[in-house]
Amino acid sequence: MVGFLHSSGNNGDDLQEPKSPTRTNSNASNNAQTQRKKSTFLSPTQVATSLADMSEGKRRSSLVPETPESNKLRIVLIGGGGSGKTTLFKQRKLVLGGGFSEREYEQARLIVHTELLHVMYSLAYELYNGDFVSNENVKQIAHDFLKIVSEKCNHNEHALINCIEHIIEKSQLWKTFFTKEIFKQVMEFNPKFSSLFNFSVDPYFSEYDRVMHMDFKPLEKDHIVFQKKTTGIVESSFEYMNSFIVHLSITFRFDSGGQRNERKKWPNMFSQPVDSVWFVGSLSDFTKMCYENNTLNRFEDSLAVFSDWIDSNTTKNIRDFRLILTHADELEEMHISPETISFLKSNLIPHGNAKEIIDGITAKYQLLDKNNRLTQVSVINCTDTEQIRDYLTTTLNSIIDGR
Ligand SMILES: Nc1nc2c(ncn2[C@@H]2O[C@H](COP(=O)(O)OP(=O)(O)OP(=O)(O)O)[C@@H](O)[C@H]2O)c(=O)[nH]1
Ligand SMILES: [Mg+2]
Repeated sequence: MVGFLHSSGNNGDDLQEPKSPTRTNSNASNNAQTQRKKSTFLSPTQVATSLADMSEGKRRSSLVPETPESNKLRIVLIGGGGSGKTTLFKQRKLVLGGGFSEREYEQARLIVHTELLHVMYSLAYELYNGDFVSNENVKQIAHDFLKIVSEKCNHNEHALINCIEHIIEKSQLWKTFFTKEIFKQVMEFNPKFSSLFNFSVDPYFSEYDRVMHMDFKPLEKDHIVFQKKTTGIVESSFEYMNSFIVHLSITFRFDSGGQRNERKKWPNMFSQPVDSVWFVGSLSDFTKMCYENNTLNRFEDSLAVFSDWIDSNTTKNIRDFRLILTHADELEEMHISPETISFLKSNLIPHGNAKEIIDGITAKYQLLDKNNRLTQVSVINCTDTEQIRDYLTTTLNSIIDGR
């Protein structure tokens, strides 16, 4: 684990007050100033890494008690980081599993607050240290935010959540820098910034006022929408009744983190017979960079992983292999920048409208399926519970029928 502040030992008290906004690449003295500033705080990546372990832990729920092998259905979810595997997994619990426990709601509150702090911290850090030119007031407030977080956490990354009370006290002030517009501008100015987030940031802005309270009570949708990246393998089992066969126990079994360093764990998910593999890819990936490698586009990464797994020795005997393309809603609402258009062009993906892009992305995956292994391609919005209810029941019934 890393220390919350840089090992320089600077606790933020002796921070230089931010000067007038400067383009850090404009001259040598500005560069020197930026270098000095950059050593003041922990980087957002360090903060995010420390947060990832905080409230998830290793989860491995027990299997449904003794069920004949013939009545077990095992499904493995794989796919790139932030593609929506955990969201699907949680939706399953909501629509086919009795909902969330008190403990899970309490955990959701912690996740919402720590992740919100992570997004705010990352944006404040970029505004204060980065090349993005914001106005002086915005920069000053971003600096004040970083200073409070540093002081209250007292150099301890595990204590990030302890800042929340102090941050909440001035929640309206932070809205000066914490806006969707500023976030988008920074994202466009510095594409590498997107690598810090493997989740949709929109809810952090739209739900800000509701969640910025110490007594905030998470709703079902918070539990679905606010996620941490998964570390380790997660399993859960549930009973499923379909209209033809009375009781089936389905082990909707694995959800493994899709971050690159998590993938070495994937083969472990195939240690028992698997009935169906669901490869999850995000339709908005082409606008984002990978978490571990901020120069690698997530869409290219996802295609490479898909290509490896669709014809791998591990999966070649599994009859049912599905491609689930998520974030359809995000793609439809997306403002497509000129850089994104040139990326799509270079990948020969038509970009006239969202449908053309979806068709182009689907075709890219299908081209890699040289042996026609794909059973089905679906385009969904994982955050839409009703859509996922339909998707899960239809898909599970079809897997059962195909056995
Ligand atoms: N708008 C939208 N957001 C989605 C969709 N699917 C997932 N998300 C959001 O995308 C983010 C990442 O989703 P996760 O389910 O955590 O992704 P993951 O595949 O489990 O990621 P790793 O654990 O890192 O492998 C979360 O903020 C989700 O709320 C979708 O279809 N539409
Ligand atoms: Mg996950």
